[in-house]
Amino acid sequence: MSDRFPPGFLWGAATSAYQIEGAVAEGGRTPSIWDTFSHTPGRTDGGDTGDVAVDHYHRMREDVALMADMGLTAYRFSVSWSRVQPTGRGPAVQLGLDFYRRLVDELLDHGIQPALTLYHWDLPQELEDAGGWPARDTAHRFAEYAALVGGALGDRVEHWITLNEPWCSAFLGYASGVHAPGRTEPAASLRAAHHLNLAHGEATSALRAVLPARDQVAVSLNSAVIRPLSPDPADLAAVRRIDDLANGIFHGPMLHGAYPASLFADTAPVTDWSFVHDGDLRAIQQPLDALGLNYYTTSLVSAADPGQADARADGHGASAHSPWPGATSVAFHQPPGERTAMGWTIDPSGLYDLLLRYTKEAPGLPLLVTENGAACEDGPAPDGSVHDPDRIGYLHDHLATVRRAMEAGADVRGYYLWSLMDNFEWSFGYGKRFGAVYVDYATLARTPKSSARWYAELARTGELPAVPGA
Ligand code: PNW
Repeated sequence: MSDRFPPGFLWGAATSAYQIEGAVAEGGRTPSIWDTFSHTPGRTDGGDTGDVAVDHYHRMREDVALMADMGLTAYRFSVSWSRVQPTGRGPAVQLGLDFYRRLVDELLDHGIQPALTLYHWDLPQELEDAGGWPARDTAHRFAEYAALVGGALGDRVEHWITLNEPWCSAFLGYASGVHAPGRTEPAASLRAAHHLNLAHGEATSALRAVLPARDQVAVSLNSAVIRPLSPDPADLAAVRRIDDLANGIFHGPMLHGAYPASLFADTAPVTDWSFVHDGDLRAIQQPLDALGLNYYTTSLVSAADPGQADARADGHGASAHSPWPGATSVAFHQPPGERTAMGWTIDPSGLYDLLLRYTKEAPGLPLLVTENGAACEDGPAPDGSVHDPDRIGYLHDHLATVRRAMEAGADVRGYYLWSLMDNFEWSFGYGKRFGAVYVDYATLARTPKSSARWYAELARTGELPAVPGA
């Protein structure tokens, strides 16, 4: 087996707007649901907010230089919707678009391909006030916004991603409430999921109408890899239920034009799905150029009595409310093995299973790993350098798995490390560090960690370097 990746394989890193930009009131930007949520007491660890984040808005050139030093050939970032369209409607604000145009030009000048995500969880607050994702109109607003950004940047951005992890938007945002907007309404969360699907489909059509033909449109799903606690049929049925709610609910309509029938049956006590209109499934199932998969860990489930099921054990943050509407008889267990600083079990084999699953699920569709990475307890040594051997080990083992999946037939075109640099880790605030570049939050100084140098070597040679000390 070869540890050499094919020429042209994209060596990327990823970030998202709210997690890095700061400058939340500059250039006409208005609050998004994450501004509101992070400023609500008790919602994030330590009351952390993205007000300053890592000040990428003002340090963009320095950050692109860091990417170039890391040998990146691609960079995945997201656009802040309320920076471009402050009310979520109407014409674009030039200042907002200009920031992204400058970023894209700077990337292209350094030979780095931009991959633009239109939505990474930061809905304009005005649209949440009008109902948010449970409201159908939000999908239409998103398609309009997509057309604005596509029209402005389609000439220089070839890689487009509509939504990042709609599962998190729908179920962490509207069911468990650990993400913005923090609502805990199971029926509304399923409506939200449908409207996110519709938003993806309508935005994809809107982008096709404005983008040059060579541009590629994809979506990034946090497709879960769910394993049964035992081969017992009841545990297998629990896997099926969670798989529908994590995966089938999104890839069903997007790839196959249908929701899984079992999903309707399971969630019948929660909602009647009358929000799915005639024609919606056709609108959602748009031909895509690639499928983005974000992977961190696996889940382990079993059947449980309704009273026993404990949604808090599923690693999605502390909430008394389950992010799995209708799945009252499923228990989550901590998979065995070593964990990252997030408490997520390290299991590269899950990435193999995921890539081969989607090779079958979407034959002929190129795959991208649009996020993969680990939170570690990083800190500077006395000489100021930052060593993160655990992250290097994690990246090495997951990339070796990607390579193995490719040899088994998965058509993987690129890999985006999460994340370029330490940043605002949502409800965990700045306490969890995912970056290949260390950020000192007192000074905002950036220091590439040893993983950044390791990754640069990989990007330069296309071959997996050894893990130091292994
Ligand atoms: C993803 N979960 O978030 C996001 O796309 C990133 O913005 C984030 O920083 C990164 O992964 C690390 O967390 C997730 O609870 C958040 O299953 C939560 C879950 C999955 C992904």
